[in-house]
Amino acid sequence: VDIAARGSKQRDKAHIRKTKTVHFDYQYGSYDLEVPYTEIKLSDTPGVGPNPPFHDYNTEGPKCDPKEGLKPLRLDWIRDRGDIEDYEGRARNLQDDGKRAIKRGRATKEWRGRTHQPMRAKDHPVTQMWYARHGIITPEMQYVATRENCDVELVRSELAAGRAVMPCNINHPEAEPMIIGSRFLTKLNANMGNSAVTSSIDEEVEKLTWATKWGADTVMDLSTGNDIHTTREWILRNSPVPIGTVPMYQALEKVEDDASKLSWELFRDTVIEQCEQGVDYMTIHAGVLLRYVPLTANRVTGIVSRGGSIMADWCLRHHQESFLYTHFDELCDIFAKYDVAFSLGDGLRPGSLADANDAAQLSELMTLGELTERAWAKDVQVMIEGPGHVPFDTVRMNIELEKAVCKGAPFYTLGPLTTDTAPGYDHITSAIGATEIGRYGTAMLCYVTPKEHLGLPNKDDVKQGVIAYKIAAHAADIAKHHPHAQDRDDAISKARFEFRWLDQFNLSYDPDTAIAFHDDTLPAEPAKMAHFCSMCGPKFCSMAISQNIRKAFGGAAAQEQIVKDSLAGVAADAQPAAADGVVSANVLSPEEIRAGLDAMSEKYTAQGGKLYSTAT
Ligand code: MP5
Repeated sequence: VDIAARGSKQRDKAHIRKTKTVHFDYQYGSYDLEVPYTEIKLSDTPGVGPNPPFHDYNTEGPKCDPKEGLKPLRLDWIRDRGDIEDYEGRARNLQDDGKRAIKRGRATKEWRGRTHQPMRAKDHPVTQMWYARHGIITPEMQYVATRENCDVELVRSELAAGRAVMPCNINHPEAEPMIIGSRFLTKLNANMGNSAVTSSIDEEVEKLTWATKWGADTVMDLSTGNDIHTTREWILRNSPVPIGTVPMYQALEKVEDDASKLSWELFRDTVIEQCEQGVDYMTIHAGVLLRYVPLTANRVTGIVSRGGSIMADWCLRHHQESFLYTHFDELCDIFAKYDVAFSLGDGLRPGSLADANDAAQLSELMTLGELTERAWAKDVQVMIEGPGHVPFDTVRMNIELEKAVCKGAPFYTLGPLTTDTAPGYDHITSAIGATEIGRYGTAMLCYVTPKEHLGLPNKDDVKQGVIAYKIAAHAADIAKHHPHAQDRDDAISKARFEFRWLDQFNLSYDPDTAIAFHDDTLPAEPAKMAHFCSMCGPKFCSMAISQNIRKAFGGAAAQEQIVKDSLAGVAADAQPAAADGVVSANVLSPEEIRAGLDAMSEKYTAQGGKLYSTAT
C-alpha cells in the first residue's frame, strides 16, 4: 500500500476550495467578488449528530494549466479606476535572461501563455496606500476584509497608517489580494528560485504550486541562475499569491557577477523590468550605508545577506554612498506607478548569535526607519525585514525596537533562528524564534527550510518549511488572541476525543503525514473507527477511559447536581468561596477524611476492584 498517496487522496477529498460571493459597489464599478476559502468536510459524531464543515483561509488559487497561467482576476478593477495607462514597456532583452540565453538567442523555455501589455499610473500613485489615505475603499480592500473576516474600515485605516501592506502590483492581476499587518492573520512567505548550480523552470513552477497548496501566503523568487526573467514570468503568470524578489540578484547577473560594474542606471532598468512583469514587492537593501560597513569587520560571520554583501562591496570599491540610498526617492516614484511594496532589506542582519543586536544591525534599522517615512511621504507601501540569528530572550526586543523606529510598519522576519547549532533542523530553530516574534506583532514570517546553510531546498524541504511556519504563525495568532484563531484547535481536539480519525487527519496542517504515521502501525481500515491507537493500545487509552467516565457521570444534569451539592455543603459549613472563585471545602478534620477514604477503599475492594461498575 502506498500510504503517502492514500493520505494525499484523503486530503484532496476532504479539502475543497470554494468561494464566497460578495457584491461590491463603488464609484468606479460594481463587482461580484469571489473570495476563496477551504472547506474541510467533517463526519458525524456517532449517536449525536453532524459536525459543521470547517472553513479555513485558502492560498492555493484556482486550478490552471501552468502553460496557460491564471485568469487576471483584478484586471477590471484596475482598469475601471481609470487612473492607469497601457504602454509599450521595455523591449525583450536577452540580457535579462543571462549569458546562455544570449548565446542561444532565446531563453530555455519562453512563456507562451496568457499575457498583457504593461500598465502604469497616469497622474497619481496607484498604491492601495494612496486609495486608503484618500478614503477610497477598493475591491481589493473588500476582498481581504471578507477573507480575514473583519471590518473593511480596519483594512482601510491600517493601510492608510502604514501598519499594513497589500502587495499587489497592477501588472500581476492574477494575484488574489491579501494583507500583511499585525492586526490580521500572521502570514508566511516561502522562498524559492534557481541557482547557478541547480533547478529548472518546471521545478520552480511546481515548487510555487506546492508551497501555496500547503499554505504559503507569498512566495519570493530568489533565482540567481539562468533564465531569471523567463523563470519569473512563468512564476508570476501562475501565482495566486504576491511574488517578491531581490532585484539586485538579477542586476548582478547582468554584470556577470562583478559588483563593481553595478550602477544606478542598470539597477533602475532591472527594477522597471520587474515592475512591468508584475513583481508585487521587492527587497531593497538601502540601509547598508558606506559608514556602516566597517561595523561588520569584527563580526564572527560578517555580512550574511547576499544583497547586503553585494552593496557593501560596491560601496567600498567606489568609496561612495550606496546608490539605493542616494536614489531612494526615485525608487519610490517608480514603485508608486505600479504599486510595488518595499521590503526594506536587512543587509546587515546578524548571521550568528555572536553578532546579534550589534551596532551594524541596529544602525541599519535606524536608517530603515528614515526610509520608511520617505516612502510613506510618496504613498508607497513598506515592510521591514528583520533578523537573522538572535538569542530567544532578545527576540521581543527586536520587534519592539522595529515598531518604535519604523513607526509601526509591518515587520517581516527571517525566522529568527534562536540557536546556530542545528543545521538540518533550522526550520525548527527558526520556527521557535518566529513564534515568539509573531506573538509580539511580526506581520509576516519568512520560512527557513531544513536545507538552510546546507543547500538549495527541494520540494520536500519547501513543504517542511511551510508547515513549520504554519505552526509558528498559528501559535502566534492564538497567543495574540486573534479572533477565532483557536477554532481549528477546538475542532481537531473534539475529533480526537471522539475518535473521528479521518477528521483529525483532515483538520491537521499535513494530513498526508498524520495518516501515514497512524497507518504505519495500524493500516487496516477498521482502525480508523477504533477507540485507541498503537501508542497506548485499547486498554490504556486515556481518551477511551475518559469517555467512559463521561458516560457514567457526564450528563449535564448530573454535572449540575454535583456542583450544587458541593456548593450546598460548603454553604452549610459557612465556608466562603475563595476570592479567586475556587471553592475550598475544608470542612472535615484530617482524621475524619482519612477514615472516610479508608471506608471507600474497602468498599471498592469488596465490590471486586473494578474501575467501572453498573450504577444501580
Ligand atoms: C531575502 C531572503 C534574501 N532570504 N528573505 C527575505 C524575506 N528577503 C530577502 O536575502 P539577502 O538579504 O539578499 O540574503
